[in-house]
Amino acid sequence: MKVIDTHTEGEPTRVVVTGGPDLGEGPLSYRLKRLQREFDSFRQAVILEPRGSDVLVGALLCPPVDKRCITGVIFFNNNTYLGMCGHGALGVAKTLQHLGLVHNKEIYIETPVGVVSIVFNEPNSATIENVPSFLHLENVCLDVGDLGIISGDVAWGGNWFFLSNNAPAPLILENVEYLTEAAKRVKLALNANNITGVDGAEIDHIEFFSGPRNPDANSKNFVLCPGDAYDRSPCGTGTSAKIACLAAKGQLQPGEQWIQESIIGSTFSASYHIGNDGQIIPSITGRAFVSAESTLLFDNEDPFKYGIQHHRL
Ligand code: PYC
Repeated sequence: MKVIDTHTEGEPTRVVVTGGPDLGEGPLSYRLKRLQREFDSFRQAVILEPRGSDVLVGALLCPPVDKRCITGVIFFNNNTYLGMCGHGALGVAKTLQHLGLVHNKEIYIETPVGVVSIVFNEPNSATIENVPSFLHLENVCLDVGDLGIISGDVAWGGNWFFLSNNAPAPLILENVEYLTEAAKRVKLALNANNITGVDGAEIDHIEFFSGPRNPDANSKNFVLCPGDAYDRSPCGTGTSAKIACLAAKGQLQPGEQWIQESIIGSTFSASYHIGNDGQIIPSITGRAFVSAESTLLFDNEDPFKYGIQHHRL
């Protein structure tokens, strides 16, 4: 199986270029379910140790339905499948460019939750125009035991997010374990209180915000992904959800720039425009770099052929 690894502002993506399962035809959302149901061992083998790590996000390229698109993409991680992935879309774009498959300044990719456009800027920088994003629930208050009352918004940015305006500890790398445990408890509190996205969708990403360290940034975040790894980048779908909240509250105007800093100090530059149907369409700019071109090998004698599965929440 041929893969190309990139990282986008510190967060890795592994694109499966050849050797992935054939999911047949039909909408990408249908093919995602098929991947989940019939080929979950593929996800585990690509992402989990000893070949991968909990931080990796995988991207399976597959034929698109929408003919404007250069490829379809299904994203997955150490625990589950993702509707969209902002850093991952930038990683896919860099990979396609590295393979010599990009002949236009703008390309489209199809994800299970919609079509995303990508414009190439400088050699390692690109801008994605994400799927329409929106604020779903405003100022939800959660009693999180000794963490106290945590309040925040629920928003869609291609995945479901709880965005807490307050962080339970300073957003610095030394506090990552504490922040991870706190975010897991926020997620449990959301579940216990039946707080969901649209149609009962699980809110599987938790974001804490604080003031930035970088003087050029507007805000700093810590994002816990399903599977309990934190995003090293500012999270493309998480930043889209943040933009949707700011826009809905009149705190960010169309075209105005928002610089989101990550827990490791990398940044995404974001803005939005209003779509034809009045939706908020976020754009996210970030840098991605190729870090490896590899062939993954699978030995039937290997007891960990499909990776090592850790227990997850
Ligand atoms: O950039 O959207 C993102 C993302 C989701 C999970 C990890 N990264």
